Amino acid sequence: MIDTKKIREDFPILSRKVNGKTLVYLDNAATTQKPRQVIDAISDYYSMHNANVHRGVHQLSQEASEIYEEAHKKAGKFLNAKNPIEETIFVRNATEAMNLIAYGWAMHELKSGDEIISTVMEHHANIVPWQFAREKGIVVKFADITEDGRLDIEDLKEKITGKTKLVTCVHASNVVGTINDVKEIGKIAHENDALFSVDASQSVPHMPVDVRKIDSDFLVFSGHKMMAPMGTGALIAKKDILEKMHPFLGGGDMIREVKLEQSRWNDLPWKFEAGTPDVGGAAGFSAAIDYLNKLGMDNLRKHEKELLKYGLDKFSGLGGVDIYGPTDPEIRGGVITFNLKGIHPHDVAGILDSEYGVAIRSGQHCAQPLTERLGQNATCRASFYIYNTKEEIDVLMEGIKKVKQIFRK
Ligand code: 7TS
Repeated sequence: MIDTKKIREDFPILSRKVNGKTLVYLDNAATTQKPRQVIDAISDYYSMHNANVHRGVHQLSQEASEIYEEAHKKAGKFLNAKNPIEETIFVRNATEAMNLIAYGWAMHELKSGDEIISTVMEHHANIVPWQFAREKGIVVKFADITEDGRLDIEDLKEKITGKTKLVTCVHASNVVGTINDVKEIGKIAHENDALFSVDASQSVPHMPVDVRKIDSDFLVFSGHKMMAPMGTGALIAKKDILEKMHPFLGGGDMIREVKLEQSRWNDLPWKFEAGTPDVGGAAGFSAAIDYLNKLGMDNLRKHEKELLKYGLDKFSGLGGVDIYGPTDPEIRGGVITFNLKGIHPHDVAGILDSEYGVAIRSGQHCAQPLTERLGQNATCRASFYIYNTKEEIDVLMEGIKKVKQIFRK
């Protein structure tokens, strides 16, 4: 079904050498590599169609507008949004989408004493914007995790009160890999008259995600983690909420009419997209979605699950290693976060890079509260994507054995 060898040929970067070795790229949770189809789409946009959108009657402007709108439609459909164009707001990344919700919705709709519940397993992007909301007297609480790195649903339920207006959580953790049961969490939020927001940054690129099945009110993700260019991403939100919501940024394109005293907002989604957008990025985003649709998200998930099982199995055969997060691949994305006892993660990552050309991430992965909750200062993380192979995991394991040898552990 999945021909990894053929897929790899689409990614020029995968054949380059790093420190004399063929690159083994296992930092996909940070960002994924781009296939030639995406690189070509960006090049084609700038070579043949570049113009500003929604502003000109000339041919190029119309072409650029079409490319831009088509990208919205594709992204909305990819997530099964009910109104694909209107409910898809393009942003630079998941972080910006989260800030849009905080500034456009929370700061305007909520009042002092209202409560937002996030969790300790979040990326900083789903923590810090809510801390800004505290300036308005909004109370922010964080649900805990279980010892094996799953969200503690009972703790979440206990934290919900009559004042809870938003429950927000990560779909798949970028550290422990846990895939949260967002359908169930959303149900709990809605039963308590709260809205539900999902950080799908690590799920949309790796598995089928359906906003109608989840019944999310807001769902955010970044394009660059799913083969699309950096600087692309989306918020998918329910139309009735977006219609009532205050815009985040003001300026050109987001208005219908401007008077010196006041202005009226443009239709969705443009009301939330002030200024000249990244149309070249959107062309690449479209091409990435086409690429993923062709592969099939079920196939992609299956491939990563195989790699995860293979990797976890190899790790379990090593001594002196701690693995974080659930061991059941059914509830875990393609992320293995680990520590070698007595060896600093930066040393591990440094040796893997310099001796084996293996790129993994070391540090806190922009999730300091979670890293501390795991009782660590830092961890190592290998994260997979569709183009990774079992042979690459073997190279990783060889490198890890070498690191242990160097440190005599
Ligand atoms: N949410 C999750 C779950 C993430 O993994 C990330 C990025 C973000 C939000 C923010 O995405 P951005 O595109 O807005 O920056 N995670 C990582 C990571 O794990 N290593 O580098 C970036």
